[in-house]
Amino acid sequence: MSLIREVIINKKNNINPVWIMRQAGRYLPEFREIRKNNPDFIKLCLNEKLSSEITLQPLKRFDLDAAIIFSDILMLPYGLNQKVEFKKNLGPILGDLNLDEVSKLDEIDFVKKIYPVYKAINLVSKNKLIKNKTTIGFVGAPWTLLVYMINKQSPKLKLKDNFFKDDFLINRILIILEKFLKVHIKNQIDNGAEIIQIFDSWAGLLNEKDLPNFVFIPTLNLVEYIKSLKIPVICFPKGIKNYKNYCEIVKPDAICIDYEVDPIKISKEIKIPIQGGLDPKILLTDKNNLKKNIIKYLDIFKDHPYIFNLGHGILPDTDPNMMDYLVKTVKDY
Ligand code: 1CP
Repeated sequence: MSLIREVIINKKNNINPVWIMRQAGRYLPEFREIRKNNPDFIKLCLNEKLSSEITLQPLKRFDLDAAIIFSDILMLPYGLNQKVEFKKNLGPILGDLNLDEVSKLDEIDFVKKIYPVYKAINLVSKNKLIKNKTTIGFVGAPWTLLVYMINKQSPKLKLKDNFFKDDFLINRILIILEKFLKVHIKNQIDNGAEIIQIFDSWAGLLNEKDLPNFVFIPTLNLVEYIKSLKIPVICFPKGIKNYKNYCEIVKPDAICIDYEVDPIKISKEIKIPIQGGLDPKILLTDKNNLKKNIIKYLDIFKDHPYIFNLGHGILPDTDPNMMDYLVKTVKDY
């Protein structure tokens, strides 16, 4: 069994597997080279030959324990026929959402539109570089997808004033998302994804009182579905204040923590396997500081099933040598 599955399924606490969110991406010159010739990001995600190659790029350089498929959470609204474009310096820009059209959309048409994503997973999972390692599939959580679909741009740029007012609209979209997210997850698993991570990057936008309806219940529905397929699920509810409460309600197989979470406190509060935590900015400092911080996390989680990762995606300005040093330091621990 791969090390990551050993940690999650068998609760092993004497091994330290490592993978990094956004490990395939802009900090790697070989990715930037491919990207230069492929300015349309969606088209690149739909090119199974290139997207599988990009997925494997970090595994050729570093001794990582998993491949995370090169795709994007916004392939889902794209599959629902909402326009999605990625603009330099702005990030994703979405078109208007036509809910009546989306409600009528057939599952088969959705799958057809993003089929190369599944083919890429299939290619990756059969590659010899993946032997004894884990192929990770992923989705955006319903809430985070809804944020992009209604706001039509990153909340980092601007959040619509009336965002939280229309409960009816929000609930209608959440129901549609649940249906298509299940289809998307099932197809990833059928093509070789051995773990699913649910990214809820904007869970932190909500007040405590809105978390049950918009985060806990919709995510719990997906977690139960993934468990029914006998596949482990990792949840990443970035920015929420009470991870313990989240774990008790949503019950993922493992929880990925962000860089604002106090690792000592959470190691005592949560029994399930934990992943991540280290601030990606630490990789922009120096090797000594990086080592000190890696050892800090590994020491704190010494007796806890723990998968090494960052507390959010690796930053585009990161020197690949620092990533190399990180992986070696974890492996030498
Ligand atoms: O070259 C480029 O300009 C594209 C940059 C890029 C990359 C490399 C985007 C645009 N997406 C991706 C790949 C990606 N996105 C992966 C697979 C690669 C890997 O992890 O190795 C994954 C898992 C994602 C997930 C994703 N996309 C999330 C959740 C995780 C997170 O970072 O919080 C989110 C919020 C997105 C939306 C998105 N896609 C791209 C950008 C720049 C963004 C963020 C926009 C924002 O700031 O709101």
